[in-house]
Amino acid sequence: MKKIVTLALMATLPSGVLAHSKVEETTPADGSTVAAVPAEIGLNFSKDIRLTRIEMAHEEHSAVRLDLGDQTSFDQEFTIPLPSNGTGTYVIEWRGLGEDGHAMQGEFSFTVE
Ligand SMILES: [Cu+2]
Repeated sequence: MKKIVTLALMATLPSGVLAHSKVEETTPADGSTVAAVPAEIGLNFSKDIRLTRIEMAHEEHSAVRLDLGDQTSFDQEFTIPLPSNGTGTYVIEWRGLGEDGHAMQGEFSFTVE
């Protein structure tokens, strides 16, 4: 019985997962609706990460790569200028490297009414 409990605990805690940075907050928030196209987007991570690529997809337009500027070193907070495509849903996809060298990626979306 004890062995079964231990195995169940191990299954819910994949090794290494606690060491990884994750997104704490985005601006605009994931899934939110805003009244105007924001001039820039924000990404806030729990630990340092080095962003390598950010892409913006908007409705039927094909995804475009956003300019990271000089934000190419390890940091927790990033602010990236956002080109305006008017109203509609924007999907932001990011890629980066954790401090342990592991590739990370994620996405968030928001809608401009
Ligand atoms: Cu890792």
